[in-house]
Amino acid sequence: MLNHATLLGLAIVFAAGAPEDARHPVITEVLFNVPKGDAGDATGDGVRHSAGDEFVELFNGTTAPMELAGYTLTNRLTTGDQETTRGVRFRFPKFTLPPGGVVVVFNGCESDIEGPVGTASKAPKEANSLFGDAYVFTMDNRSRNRAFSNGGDFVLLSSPRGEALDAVTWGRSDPEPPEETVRVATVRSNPKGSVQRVTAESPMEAHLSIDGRACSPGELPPTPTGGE
Ligand SMILES: [Ca+2]
Repeated sequence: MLNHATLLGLAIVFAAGAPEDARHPVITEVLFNVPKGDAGDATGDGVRHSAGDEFVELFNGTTAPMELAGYTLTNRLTTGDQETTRGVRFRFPKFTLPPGGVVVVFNGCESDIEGPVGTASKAPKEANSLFGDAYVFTMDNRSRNRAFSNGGDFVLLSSPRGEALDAVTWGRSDPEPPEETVRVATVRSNPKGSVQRVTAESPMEAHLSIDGRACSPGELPPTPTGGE
């Protein structure tokens, strides 16, 4: 029989488990609206592509390695719909992100990204010096329909267990990120480049307003002078 002391004990066990569960990567940068011209060539392959140059950057802000297998990135079309042939969906293969490590997932449509570059089925062999020594993946999307919508959309990071962890949304997204999402950042739909947060906890800002660059796949810009 469960008496009061037992229930209290269960509560304590549950609370003690919470920090363990909180060890997830966070979204630190998103390029969902690729700017015109050279500034839009985030992949650095010499071609600006409205879908292919889109990317999502993740960061391990903890002091422990993280296994990324099974984490997913989805948008408004693919969240809860695995069958649709439109929208953005990426599921990480087995890959351990070291403490302080950064991952970039490019859309990759009609792009030629210099290696090492991983895919949904295979992790990159090593960090990529062209992208701030981040670990680079490509969704290797084959259709322009597999992209973010500039006018209104979101990107959602979910855990392997399907918990909605971290989202960035812009414009009029229909639907909006799931209500249970642990953190949702809302940004303007035309930031003229990416949106970036400089630490795991910082607000998402237009990259241009941080350091004048349109984006920085794989790099977390230094925190502004006077910051932490
Ligand atoms: Ca490109």
